[in-house]
Amino acid sequence: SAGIRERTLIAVKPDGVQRRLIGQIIQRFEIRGFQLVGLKMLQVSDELLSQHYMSLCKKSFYPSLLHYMTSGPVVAMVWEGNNVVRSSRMLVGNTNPAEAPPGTIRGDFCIHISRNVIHASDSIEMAQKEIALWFQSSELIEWECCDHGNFYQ
Ligand code: DGI
Repeated sequence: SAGIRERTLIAVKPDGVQRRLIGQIIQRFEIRGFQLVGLKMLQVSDELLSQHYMSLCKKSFYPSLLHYMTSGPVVAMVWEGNNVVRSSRMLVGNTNPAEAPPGTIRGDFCIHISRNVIHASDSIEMAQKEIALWFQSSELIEWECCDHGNFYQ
C-alpha cells in the first residue's frame, strides 16, 4: 500500500555483512526518517533465492549470483514510510556500482556489479511480493515512532 504505510524489502547481501557494513546501511535508512518494521539475519536457501530472483533465472550470471547470495548470512529488513520504495532505490544507487553516484550506498561502498552489497525492491508490487516471501506477517511489527511529527505533517 502507498502513503506513509508503504513498505519495502531491503537486504544486506553476504559481502555487506562480511564487510561489517550493516550498521552504516541501517543508519542511512534511519536518518532519512524511515521506520524499521522487520529485521532478521538468515542463511538464505536456494529455494527462497530461486523465487526472489525468478526473473533472472536464464541470465548467464545467475549461477554465480546464487553462489554469492548463499556464501554467508544476509540481513533482511522491512522499512516503512512515505515513498519508501522509490526513495530506497535512490539511496541504494544503480545496480552497477560504477554508475552509482557518490552518496549512494553502492556508490560509496562497492565497485563491482556482482558484489553490490545491498538489495532493494524495485516497485511497490515487487516489494509486497518480496516481503511476503522473506517474512512471516508475525515478524513485522506495527509501532508508532515518537518523532513522527518531525517527519510528517
Ligand atoms: O534490483 P537490483 O539488485 O539493482 O538489480 P537486478 O534485480 O536487475 O539484479 C539482481 C542482482 O543480480 C544485482 O544486484 C546484481 C546481479 N546482476 C544483475 N545484472 C548483472 C548482475 N550480475 C552480473 N555479474 N552481471 C550483470 O549484468
